[in-house]
Amino acid sequence: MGCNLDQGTIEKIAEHCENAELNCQEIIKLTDDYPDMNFADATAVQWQMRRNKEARGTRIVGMKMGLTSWAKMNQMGVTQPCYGFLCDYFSYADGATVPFSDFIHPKVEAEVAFVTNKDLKGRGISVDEVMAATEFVVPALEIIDSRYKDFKFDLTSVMADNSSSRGFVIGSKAAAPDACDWSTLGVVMEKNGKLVELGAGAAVLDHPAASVAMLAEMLADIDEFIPAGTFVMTGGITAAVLAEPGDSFSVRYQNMGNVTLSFS
Ligand code: 0L1
Ligand code: MG
Repeated sequence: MGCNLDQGTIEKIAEHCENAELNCQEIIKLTDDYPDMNFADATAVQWQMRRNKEARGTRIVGMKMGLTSWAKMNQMGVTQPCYGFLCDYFSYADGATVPFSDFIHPKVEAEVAFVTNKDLKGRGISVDEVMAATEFVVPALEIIDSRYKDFKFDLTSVMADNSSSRGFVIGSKAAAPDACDWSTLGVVMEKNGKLVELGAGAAVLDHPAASVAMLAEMLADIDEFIPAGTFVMTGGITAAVLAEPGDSFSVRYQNMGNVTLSFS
């Protein structure tokens, strides 16, 4: 599927989306104003925004997959995940108090991230091939922050909005790729000391490594790939939980310790 929008319009939308992220301003879903916008246009917008950031000195430190659970896809009425890029300034330390003012309406989700050690390129990559190309796996929290007012969006609008990327926290306990069966990894999330979510790795496309393979597949559509050494957040094992000022989150990962964060 090719783009419907011209390059000038893609650049204009990229600037609009990035301003919303940088200024923590809500926007209306893009497809209201650009009804002809398709997924290829949204992908072009996201990559334009990425190039604009890099040109101003921002480092891209990883990738994320989003909407990777069947429950989340059904909820949104979509049949495919989306992806985004992670910037250096999205990173917060484990245990940090994160300024709430960095966000519009943040939500926290528990994930695992893979760090690759071989290029992953093309379609039809298997879970085993991803595992063979993985250096280690780490627990990580994502702080998503959709820029869309009242979370009203569709897949195209989300993709253009860098799949709601704005924050992540990496846990301190990395594991070898063969340390466990990642599809049965148990995760328990507490908010303000109360259990709010639990899940298993299989929530992510049946296996978190399948999410990495799916990223390679989606990148192949635009002749891109996952280079060796990439940090990839694979998608929510738990639902995303809304955060308010003063909230604290603690997520326990089976055999991988806790990852925590609080909001100011
Ligand atoms: O990381 C995610 O799964 C979120 C993708 C974008 C949709 C949302 O903001 O909930
Ligand atoms: Mg996520």
